[in-house]
Amino acid sequence: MAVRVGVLGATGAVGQRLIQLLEPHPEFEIAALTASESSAGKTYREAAKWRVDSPIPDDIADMTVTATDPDDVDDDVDLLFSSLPSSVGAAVEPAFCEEGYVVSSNSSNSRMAEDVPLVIPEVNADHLDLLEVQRDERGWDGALIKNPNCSTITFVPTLAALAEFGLERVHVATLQAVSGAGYDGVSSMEIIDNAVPYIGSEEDKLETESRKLLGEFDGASLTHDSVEVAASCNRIPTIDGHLENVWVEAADELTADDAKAAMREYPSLDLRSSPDQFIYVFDEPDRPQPRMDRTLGDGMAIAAGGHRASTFGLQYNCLAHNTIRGAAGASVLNGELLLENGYL
Ligand code: 2RA
Repeated sequence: MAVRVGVLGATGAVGQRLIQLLEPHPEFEIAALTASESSAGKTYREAAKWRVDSPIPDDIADMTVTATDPDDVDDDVDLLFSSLPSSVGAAVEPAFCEEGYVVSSNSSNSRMAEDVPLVIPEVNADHLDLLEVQRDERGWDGALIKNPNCSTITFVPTLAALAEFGLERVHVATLQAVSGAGYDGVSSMEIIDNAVPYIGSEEDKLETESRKLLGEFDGASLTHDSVEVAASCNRIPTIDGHLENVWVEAADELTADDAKAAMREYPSLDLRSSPDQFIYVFDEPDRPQPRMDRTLGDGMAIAAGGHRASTFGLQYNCLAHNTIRGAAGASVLNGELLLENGYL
């Protein structure tokens, strides 16, 4: 019996990607779509400017969109995937949890709340048990789990693979695709032939979310990891795919071969063995373009490669599809984790 799910914020860039990933999913059945008040009552086809790289599924196109309000969503929906603007999520996600809904959210609000599990399943699935603390403290019948920022998801699994070497300091520079800014964000035309330094909302997320994800949960509270992380984030003129350059300093000796061996074994990482193979597709000799390499499968793998010793420890690169593996896929993976652990 498929779990009945809803998508909060269904017309946005990530909401559309959620629908694309959930519609064929064998364990989830889309039963509710919400958007702003102005879209309530319309069919999804009328409400959404569909821009994902596959047609709207017919059964979705004719669904009636409701307002993002617990009173308007069928109470037989078991799990809600939320990709609301953080200001909206901060207001309505707790209301849904109080009403008994379980929410797997990509929205940035509450990611750092001490009783909200921030989870990448292959990194810290054990943090899910924070939900018991959450229920005790908030008295919710429902539950709230968060996935991290898509640029955080791109590099933290590679750090988790190297944790055995005793991570001390990490520097990360990102080259982030335009789709990360959402359909109403940076316009592709504004950024063509440009690179925009300092995205502003990103740097702090990479520096703080990574330490929570790598932290230790003792069954009652979570201690964030002590690793020092410094991030610099840039927007570049690609449509999809966040590419990140990482420098890691560890307590123990960490060679490029050590890192390759560790990453080769780590779930979700797709190791690219040498810099020149690392997913650069040179469309024009003077304009290197990082592209999502579709051989990574359905975009859920995280590519890692180009490992080399540098003045600042070990340097390597990683790349993830920011809405498939990042925002939307990350929420779906957390929905699967909730299902596996009896929360649905
Ligand atoms: C960005 N990581 O790329 C963000 C997506 N919310 O702008």
